[in-house]
Amino acid sequence: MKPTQEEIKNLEDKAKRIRRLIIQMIAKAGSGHPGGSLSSTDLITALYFSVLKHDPKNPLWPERDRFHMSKGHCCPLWYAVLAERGYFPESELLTLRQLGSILQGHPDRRTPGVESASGSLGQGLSVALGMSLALRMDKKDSRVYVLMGDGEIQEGNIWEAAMAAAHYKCDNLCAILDYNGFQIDGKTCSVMNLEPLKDKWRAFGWHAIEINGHDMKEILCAYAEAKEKKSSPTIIIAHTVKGKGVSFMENVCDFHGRAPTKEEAEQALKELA
Ligand SMILES: Cc1ncc(C[n+]2csc(CCOP(=O)(O)OP(=O)(O)O)c2C)c(N)n1
Repeated sequence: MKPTQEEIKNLEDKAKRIRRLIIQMIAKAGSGHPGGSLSSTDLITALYFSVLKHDPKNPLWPERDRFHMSKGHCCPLWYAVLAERGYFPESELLTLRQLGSILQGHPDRRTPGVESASGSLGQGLSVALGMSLALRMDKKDSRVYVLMGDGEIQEGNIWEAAMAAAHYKCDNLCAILDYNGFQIDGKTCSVMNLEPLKDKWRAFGWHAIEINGHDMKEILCAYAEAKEKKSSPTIIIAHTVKGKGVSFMENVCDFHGRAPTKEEAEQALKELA
């Protein structure tokens, strides 16, 4: 079904709110990864508010769809979305990275709604593939979604999982690639060029869709297309902007893993008002 204007507007508003929460959390913690959290915000907001089959009151509902954040350093985004969906109170967000908090600097299973730890890059597609095969063995019609970074997919393990997922025709598996063009040390194309990326995934047997990862309509249509695809896994290659929504963070490598100062946070929140 085509997304309505109202649905798109609601998701855009929600995404803006999530971006504000990300800035507030990381500023309060004094450390964290704003760049890649902000670039993935529209993709993961759409997923949790319009696509995923889940129940925040019953996080381990057996029929749920699964989500795994392979680029675990972007967990401020995940935590903000989970709080907004009611998995835990929003007040918890300001405890990010504190000792004893349910919200650690990388995801682990103490957080309601997080069922798989991550942070060591390159492993997430294999984790998602395991979930996908297990669901099939259990005859469940649940789906599995996994978010990866473009720097992350330079890891060899990703391509081993890619080959296996296509071999086993895992059509319940949807990978989301946040193609923001940057990794820790600079531009992805200078560190280790990925292109021609769509051709590579196709050659590995995947259904590949390329979209603007900040356009809600394109995002929703891509998720719908992935769901329809039979006999092969799908990857959504989403072109995004690192630090999206905050002018002085956009495409600035420094904000990969640096918290905004108090003044920078105030400026960012103004821009996201
Ligand atoms: C195996 C491994 N090596 C190195 C790191 C350190 N690290 C954290 S984030 C990052 C860059 C990731 O870039 P990308 O996947 O493009 O993420 P994004 O730009 O979306 O934040 C690196 C190298 C890590 N977490 N795991």
